[in-house]
Amino acid sequence: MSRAPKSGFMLYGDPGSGNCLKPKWTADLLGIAHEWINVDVVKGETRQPEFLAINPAGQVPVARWPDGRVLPQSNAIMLYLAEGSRIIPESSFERAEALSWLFWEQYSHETAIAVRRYQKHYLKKPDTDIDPALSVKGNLALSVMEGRLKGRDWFVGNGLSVADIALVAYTRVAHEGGFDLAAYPSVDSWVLRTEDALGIQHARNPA
Ligand SMILES: N[C@@H](CCC(=O)N[C@@H](CS)C(=O)NCC(=O)O)C(=O)O
Repeated sequence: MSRAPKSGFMLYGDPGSGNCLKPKWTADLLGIAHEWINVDVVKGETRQPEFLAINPAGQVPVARWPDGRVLPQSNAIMLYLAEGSRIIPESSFERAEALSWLFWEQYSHETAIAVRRYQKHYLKKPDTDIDPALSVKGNLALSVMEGRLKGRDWFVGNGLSVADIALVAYTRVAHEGGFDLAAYPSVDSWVLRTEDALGIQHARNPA
């Protein structure tokens, strides 16, 4: 078994990116020491040669350890940091359920909600210039989440897990993409519950 430490890594990220915040929140929650290195996506810093030398895919987040290990992909970093902790379900079926939500998040949720938010909120595109399919796909994702959360507090099992962290990252800022969480009351209250469990600000009504 590897004895390489999890702590002491550099997390390259943009604070506006939910993908980058997932591993940061995980490390903060579990007390894993790290240093945040700001990379500005809108300014194109992910496409600069110095950054491409770290992650040739030109994307944040990336975690880099002093011994040379480099790990891209938000959910992979999160899973690595969380291994053996309380936010990875103990039962193998629930672990598989958590993974199932992580894969779904990257394919069916982030690709609509985060993309529409980026175009509307960061690129300031008018709604008429944004592909209407993003809104349809994003609302479908929110409906699936609403169905799952009816009568339960967390996506998997009885407590916060990596599935909640992955899914809350862009759901809590979905309004910036033009999505209305008032139409999804179970999702809306789960967002607040998850933000509280992570000890982070309420994105919709910051204190
Ligand atoms: N599947 C990847 C997605 C990473 C991603 O899309 N990163 C965006 C910011 S959220 C990025 O770095 N974009 C800059 C670029 O493509 O140049 C993950 O979960 O980490």
